[in-house]
Amino acid sequence: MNKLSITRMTLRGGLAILACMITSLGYAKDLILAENQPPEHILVQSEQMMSGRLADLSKGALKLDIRVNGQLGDESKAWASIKAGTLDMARVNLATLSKDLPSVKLLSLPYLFRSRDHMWNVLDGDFGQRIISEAEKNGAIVLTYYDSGTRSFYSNKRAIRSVADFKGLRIRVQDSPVNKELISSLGGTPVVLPYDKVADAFRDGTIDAAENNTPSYVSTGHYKLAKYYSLDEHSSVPEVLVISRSAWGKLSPAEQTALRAAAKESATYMRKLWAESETQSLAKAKKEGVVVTEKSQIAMEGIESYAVKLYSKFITDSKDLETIVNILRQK
Ligand code: GTR
Repeated sequence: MNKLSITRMTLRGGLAILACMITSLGYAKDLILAENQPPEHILVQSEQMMSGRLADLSKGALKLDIRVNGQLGDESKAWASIKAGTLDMARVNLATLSKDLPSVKLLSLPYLFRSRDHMWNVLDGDFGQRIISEAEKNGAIVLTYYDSGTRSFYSNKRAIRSVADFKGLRIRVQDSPVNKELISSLGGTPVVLPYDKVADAFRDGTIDAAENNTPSYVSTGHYKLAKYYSLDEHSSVPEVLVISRSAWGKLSPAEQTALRAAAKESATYMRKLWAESETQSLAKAKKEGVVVTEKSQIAMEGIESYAVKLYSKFITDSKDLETIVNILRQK
């Protein structure tokens, strides 16, 4: 081997070491993502998948640093930090945005969607775009929506089978005006609490009931504390993945494209797995003694007649009315 090729090899080796050093010094951007679900939840698994795809698509320039279990604070805090530009990314339930986005208040109206397909058709259309532009006005870029199935009530006192069963129950809700109003109109008392405080609130008797989809009911262990789960399916508000305007602005156009593509792939992945995750969670809950009340066993007409009163409260003008009529008409 001559002197020149030895020098070239040394140079190549040096460059490789330098590249590693640059990466370990933090040249590859880690986008911090606030997530309030535990690692075993399908949302976290989808985000992990997204992080891998993001690293591939951005050729190692970007990946996610997923902070699970609400370690960066509850959803309201995460949303406030996104708006302020002090947090890169957050995955929150859309209900968290309902105080700032008028469209989300409408979307949160109870029993609005007939099915999962109905909801996705609405979100994939003009109404989904309206949410995206309202979020942008608040300093957040929507990267994708994730499935959140339907939410149903669970209690440690009794199975909810009719309006009468709500009487006297203190029911935990997310911090959303529609959710609070729903509980009051059904005769219960709404108690707003962050997600990670729900288990303790059941334990110390602050609440008697809550509501959520089955994967959340099971992955949080709430099913061990409130064993009556009544499948009334009152709300279908999806999850949303957002990035703050300031973090977005720091990405190159190619990185922005990679981030959007990776987010979309993870949402498609999750939509496929969601139904399975619901079935498995419900099976686990039943196996461990949860008393499941099917929708057909619930006096839904009575409950819906109270819930529908919220429509006149939250639909405040003819434009909103037209929006809701269009949603109801959509296939
Ligand atoms: C879950 C959702 C969480 C949180 C939680 C809650 O379904 O994934 O982000 O919103 O509900 O009830 O607080």
